[in-house]
Amino acid sequence: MKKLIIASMLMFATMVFADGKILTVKIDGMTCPSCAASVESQFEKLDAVDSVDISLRKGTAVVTLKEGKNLKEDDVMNAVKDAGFKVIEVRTAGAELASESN
Ligand SMILES: [Cu+2]
Repeated sequence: MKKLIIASMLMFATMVFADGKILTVKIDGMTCPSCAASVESQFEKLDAVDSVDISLRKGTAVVTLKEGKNLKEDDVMNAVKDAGFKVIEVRTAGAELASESN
């Protein structure tokens, strides 16, 4: 299982998320509203991010991108890392992961 996650992270290492997309970022280790607030503030620093909706219960950040702006997956990883947490998985709404289309 762990190997699969690492493999998929490598696969999408250079992935760029296009404008208007909604990303669901699964985050490890958020336990209280203060955790959520620090993740939220890191995402809000990013120019491409329109809004962030954190769910502590699900352990996710739902990130909506601005029109005409792109966000690199590395930026997502770094935002979560700077808040002191780890990304488990990033999904885009309405788009299946590339590995599933083969
Ligand atoms: Cu906390």
